[in-house]
Amino acid sequence: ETGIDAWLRYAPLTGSSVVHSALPNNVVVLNSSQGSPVYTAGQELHNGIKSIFDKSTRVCYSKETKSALVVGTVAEYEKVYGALQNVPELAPDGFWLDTTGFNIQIVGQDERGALYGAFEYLSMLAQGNFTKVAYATNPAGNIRWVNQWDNMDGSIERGYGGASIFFANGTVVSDLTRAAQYARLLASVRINAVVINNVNANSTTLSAENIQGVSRIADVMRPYGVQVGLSLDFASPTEGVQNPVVHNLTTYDPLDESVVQWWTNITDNIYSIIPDFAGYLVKADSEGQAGPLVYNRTLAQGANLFAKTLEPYGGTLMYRAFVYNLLNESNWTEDRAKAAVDFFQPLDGQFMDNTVIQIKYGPIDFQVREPTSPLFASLRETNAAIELEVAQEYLGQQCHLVYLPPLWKTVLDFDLQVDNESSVVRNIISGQRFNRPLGGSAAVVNTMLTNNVRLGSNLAMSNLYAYGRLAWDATQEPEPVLQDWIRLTFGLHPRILSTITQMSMESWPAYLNYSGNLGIQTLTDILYTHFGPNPASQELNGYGQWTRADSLSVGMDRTCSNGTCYSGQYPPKVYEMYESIETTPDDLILWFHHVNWTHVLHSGKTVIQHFYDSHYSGAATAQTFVTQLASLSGLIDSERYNEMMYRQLYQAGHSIVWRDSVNDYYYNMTLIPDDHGRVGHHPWRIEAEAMALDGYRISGVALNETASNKS
Ligand code: BDP
Repeated sequence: ETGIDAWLRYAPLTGSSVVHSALPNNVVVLNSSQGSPVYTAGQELHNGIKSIFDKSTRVCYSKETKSALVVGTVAEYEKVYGALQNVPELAPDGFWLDTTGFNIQIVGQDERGALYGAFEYLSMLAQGNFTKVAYATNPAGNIRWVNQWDNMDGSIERGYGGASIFFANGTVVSDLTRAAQYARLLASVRINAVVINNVNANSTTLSAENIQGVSRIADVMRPYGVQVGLSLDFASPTEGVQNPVVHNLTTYDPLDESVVQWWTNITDNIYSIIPDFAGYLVKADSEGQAGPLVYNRTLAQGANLFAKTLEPYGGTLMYRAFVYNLLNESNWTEDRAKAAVDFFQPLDGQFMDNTVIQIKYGPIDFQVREPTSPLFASLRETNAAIELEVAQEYLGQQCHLVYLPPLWKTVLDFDLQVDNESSVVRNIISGQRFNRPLGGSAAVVNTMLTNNVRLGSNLAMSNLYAYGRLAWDATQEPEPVLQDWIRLTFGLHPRILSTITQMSMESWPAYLNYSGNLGIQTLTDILYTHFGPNPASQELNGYGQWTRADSLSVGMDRTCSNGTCYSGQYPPKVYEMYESIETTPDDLILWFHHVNWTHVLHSGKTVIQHFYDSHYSGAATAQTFVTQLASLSGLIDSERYNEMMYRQLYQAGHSIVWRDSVNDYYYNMTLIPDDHGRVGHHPWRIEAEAMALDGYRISGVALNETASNKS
């Protein structure tokens, strides 16, 4: 198997003949127009049941007297069958699934809901779950988006498995088969929109030719209820966009009338071609991107420029909070972690209602552990969504198994205690806590073409699956969600279930242990690749020097009493917890405090010994992934097994590189010996310097990058 079908394999179920005969022979689809999500739902039900049970159902588009699987919207259902009884209230995209009656009812509040219900029912069947159920489910937030960072030339920023499925050579590719398959996967986990191009956007996306191309993408995604959105380059009006609806300007000042007209024309043009266009995503004034600050306009003025053009069409503007400009922190009182609140809090209430501020889960950038972004507590009159990253940029880039939901849950379940009232992040982004009309989640996914696998690795697909599940309902626990994915992806064998559960649930703690524990951030190369150990690069980083490590001490003082006062951005109770070393949890101690290496943690260990031990234990856990996976040999098809084993072997080795590189680096810096005598002594290792090699070329590596004795 190539993995192309991911969790939608609908593998044959053996020993299910009883159920097979109990399933209705008819699928009644209440919408016969091809391309509508309800029509798609009918096809999925027919194909899924055929594939799982080898049973052919008859698909019909009108009422049946025999028992049937009925799928449609509430309105469609009631027109044909009369009022639905005892169905709880459904929100947009919500659905009702009832398998207890004469007919099996799969009824969506809207078309999308009906399709989601069909996928839900098939997911049950594919997992051999034949319990009788009758329930309604509604989404926690209306924004359940994914972001692709695809470039127009077909490359993908922070993409780790090949080329774009959308773009090549500056235009939209002609074969959109993969885009349709991607939409199907997304719909099955209830994702409702994709932003298809990089947040570091290229204005050529807005050319007449490319908007036509985007409309072809929208066409192949529409049958799955997935809308398409675009990232914008703020400076586009000055960049010679080839589209007859606009001409080039000399300014992109958001308050300039000609600029307003320019964007109005572009938006009108897009909606005339793609009437269900989702909206825009804007990264402005960040990492070299143009923005309103260039003209001394506020970020809200910049955002409202786009929001106004989208408003007549019901489009949404996602405006990113990832804005910072604090370079050269030579006095060490500046702190990039403070930037988002500094920029956005004063603007609360100034954004239009169709605007959502898209906030990375932590205040820096997708690190292996970060405290919850305090911006979630600071926007009461502005819509907010959380930004997660499925792509695993700092988290092993899919060469390491890291099941992410346990990390995400540290933020989604965090109580910010605004006004001393329960203010859990998942209830803020759902709009519930501050009574906001829009909110939810976005995840950077960066799905691509290589190896027929949608992400770089088969095991990494659990993160995409779980992202969708949590975007719908963030109260769910990571483990049962994972287990649904395992059964759908690899079948029902109990050993597969227990083994992949164990590996996945241990994976984030393991990676955390060897890549950046105690809240020190991920000690990867921070300057370029974001992969592999390079603690030295953290000290060169002009934005933060986040580790602030020297021979005596480590960590960044972010308290108000002595440091950057980042802690002061939290509501009082949370602030008090982080302000004091005594009440700061060990796992964020180095994020908030600068302490001696010999500081004793709540655990009773010193900081340095904790470093040494956790790097050893994290790498040791990664070794077990190889043996755990090996125990599944013969139970999983060889193609996927081999691909997974290849990566686990790599991770096992690379985790040791991580361990020794980080430990040796701090041992050399502090000269504090490891209680267990391991660090700095690697008698079993064959150093590169000791080898006789030929046919190689010398290239420079950064200090410690090789974990070599001589570095
Ligand atoms: C960082 C990535 C960079 C992105 C940026 C962003 O390294 O490639 O452009 O985030 O989110 O993590 O805009």
